[in-house]
Amino acid sequence: MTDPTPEYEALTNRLADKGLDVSRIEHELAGFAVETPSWGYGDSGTRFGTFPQPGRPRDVFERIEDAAEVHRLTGAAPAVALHFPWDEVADYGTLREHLGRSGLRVGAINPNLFQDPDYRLGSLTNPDPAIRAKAIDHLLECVQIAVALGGDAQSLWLADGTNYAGQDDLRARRQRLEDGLSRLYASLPDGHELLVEYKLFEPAFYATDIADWGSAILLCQRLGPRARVLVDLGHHAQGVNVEQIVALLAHEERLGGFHFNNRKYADDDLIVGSVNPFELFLIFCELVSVGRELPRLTIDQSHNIEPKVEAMVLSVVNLQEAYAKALLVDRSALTSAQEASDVLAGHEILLDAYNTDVRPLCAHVRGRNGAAADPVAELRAFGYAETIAAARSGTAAVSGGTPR
Ligand code: PSV
Ligand code: MN
Repeated sequence: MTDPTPEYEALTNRLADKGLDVSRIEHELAGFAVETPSWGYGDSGTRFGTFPQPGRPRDVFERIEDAAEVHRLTGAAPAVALHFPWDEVADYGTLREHLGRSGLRVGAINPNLFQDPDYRLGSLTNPDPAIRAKAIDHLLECVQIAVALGGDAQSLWLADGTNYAGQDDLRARRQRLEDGLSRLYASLPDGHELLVEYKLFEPAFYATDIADWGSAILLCQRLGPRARVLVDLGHHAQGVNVEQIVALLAHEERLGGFHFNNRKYADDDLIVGSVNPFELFLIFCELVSVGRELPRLTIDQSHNIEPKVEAMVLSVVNLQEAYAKALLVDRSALTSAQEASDVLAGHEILLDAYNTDVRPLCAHVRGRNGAAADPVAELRAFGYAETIAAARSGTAAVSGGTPR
């Protein structure tokens, strides 16, 4: 618990003078939680090269240690999303215990249907029934892994698609996809959900089988109420209004969650909020305006040149700040401005919240949560990067999947 700083006092006095309920805002902010991705801690790169970093985790257990450090510093990253077979182990009981000892829980389970050579022409949509059956088996295995780890969500991104017109029948592929996902959906235990992610292109260049939120929501509607769409901020064409997609999915009660990152050109995997923080703020404004519990929030970033733990800490901090700003929007004034058809008044209300420096508020809430007021500074001062660089030389203590 840290004493309130003068900056915090000045900010909260100003917010209270405006009529905002500061303790409610702090309460919401204190409960903010995001999953970090195990695959974001290991070596990763672009197709042009990978730059190994000193101290990189050698197995899933060390990836979880890094995730625990991010949570220790931010107080807002209590779960780790896992990716299989990258995070495969012989004994999931041991992995679950390790998560618990690290103060974490498992997040969404991400099946991997994009790396096995058999999937060259697709997984669930492959013309070959034997390959489709193999893909379904992997999905069912991932449901069992979720059960063993105490998780309750499958988060599926499918790389399937075609590179050339005429390569395959588009409607036949859709039918295969529906059939395969129905098998997965039918196997979900009560209370488990299925998140369906879409991506415009890459690795397929002509027609991706789940390319956009429309093709994803149609699938979800066929499957059932526990199938919802996952929005990855890197997976749209340039200029697409992502916050409107969020609003429409929420309206249909099919917004399952997010993969946060940022992009300038394509699926760049940059630190969330580093390129387009205003978009991030507007997305949180939509989430706050829905007035329900936040959906599943996950970071999906694989850093190549950035120090990985620091990049993850900064990402969580950027998310906290975007959420804090969205909580500052004077919603009744916004509604009045909109009802009065005042074109710019509503926009100015949003700008007022966005332009507020919420860092003292976030620092205070983190301190109250037992985390660091300034997580990046504490990470550097604490020397975590140096500690793991010294400790993690040599090969993996436990064999696990190696991220790309
Ligand atoms: C694909 O680009 C993606 O966004 C999917 O979520 C994958 O699971 C993840 O990146 C890791 O490759
Ligand atoms: Mn993603």
